[in-house]
Amino acid sequence: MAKNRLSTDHLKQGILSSDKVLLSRAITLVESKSESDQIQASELINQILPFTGKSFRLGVTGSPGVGKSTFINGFGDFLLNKGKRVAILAVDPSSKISGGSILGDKTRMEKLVGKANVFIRPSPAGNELGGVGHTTFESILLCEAAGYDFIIVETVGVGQSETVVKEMTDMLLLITIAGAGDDLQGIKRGIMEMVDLVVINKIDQIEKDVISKLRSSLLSALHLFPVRDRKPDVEVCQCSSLHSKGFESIYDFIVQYQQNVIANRHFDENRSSQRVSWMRRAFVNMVENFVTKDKKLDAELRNSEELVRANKLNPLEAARHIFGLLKLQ
Ligand SMILES: Nc1nc2c(ncn2[C@@H]2O[C@H](COP(=O)(O)OP(=O)(O)OP(=O)(O)O)[C@@H](O)[C@H]2O)c(=O)[nH]1
Ligand SMILES: [Mg+2]
Repeated sequence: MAKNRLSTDHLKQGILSSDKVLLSRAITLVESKSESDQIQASELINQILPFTGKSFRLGVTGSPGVGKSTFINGFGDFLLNKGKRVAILAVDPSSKISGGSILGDKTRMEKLVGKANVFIRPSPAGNELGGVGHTTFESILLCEAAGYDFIIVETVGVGQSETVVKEMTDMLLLITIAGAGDDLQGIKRGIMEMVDLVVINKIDQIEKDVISKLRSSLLSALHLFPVRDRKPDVEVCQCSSLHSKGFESIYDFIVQYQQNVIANRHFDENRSSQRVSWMRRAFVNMVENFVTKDKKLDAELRNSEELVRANKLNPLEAARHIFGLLKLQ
């Protein structure tokens, strides 16, 4: 990135005028691990912050293969037809391994690719140390400054990625399907507690009575959790992403949800929490970067990793050891 560096002002003006190439460059800048890029990235974020905050941030999660990308493709197109501008950020944990998934997503998003009011950005899900999509929030802000109304963040249903996406978005949508083991047992309790809307997808493949049974069991499972403070009641919708059926009621729910949370101030409180989580993530990131950039600390860390892997060192002790070295700095 250091070569051909664009000035912060150039990037800022490009973002504010919705130039997709410059928006992409800015996202690459915030994702960069180089110290000088990171300094410029915070300068840029600082300058575009006054232009952020106006979008609706929607997280989409669900087990692999339930149709998240297909849903986003179809629903994104639906939003475009409503005159919205849509940005899609895919947190893509498999890109590091296969490199194939981004390509896969691009083909799943065929309705959107190349359209004027859409921006699609698959991003790598962090490195060995980094958390999932640790700069996704910065990317959300950049997209907002570029004037996108809906920012959709796709994640996968594993590990902590939902928690991170929940911390960055105004609403978390869980996609599920009937059968294929992805029924109630397949959905972790923690996720059920977090979601604001569940969508049963691929209804073109399922018998009507199976759908309604799944819907009632999902509803009763969701209602097991205490009524969430001032949040609208969670709903279960259904759609066929492949055939673009069922989007209207999903959209209606989202609009209603948005109106309710804005009216009862939950929306603003959630945005405040998003800022605090952002600060904490950024801080943890900085510590991790600091360790990996310091040759001695990094070597100690890798050495400890090997010992832990071979079960020769207790992980907690190893962590304490590295932390101790950090305190000596
Ligand atoms: N019949 C039918 N197939 C669907 C529907 N939605 C998605 N699919 C298919 O399901 C498969 C997986 O879809 P994806 O959109 O890639 O699923 P994903 O959840 O994004 O998958 P990962 O990103 O790998 O976790 C593809 O073959 C889709 O064509 C639907 O509504 N009906
Ligand atoms: Mg996908």
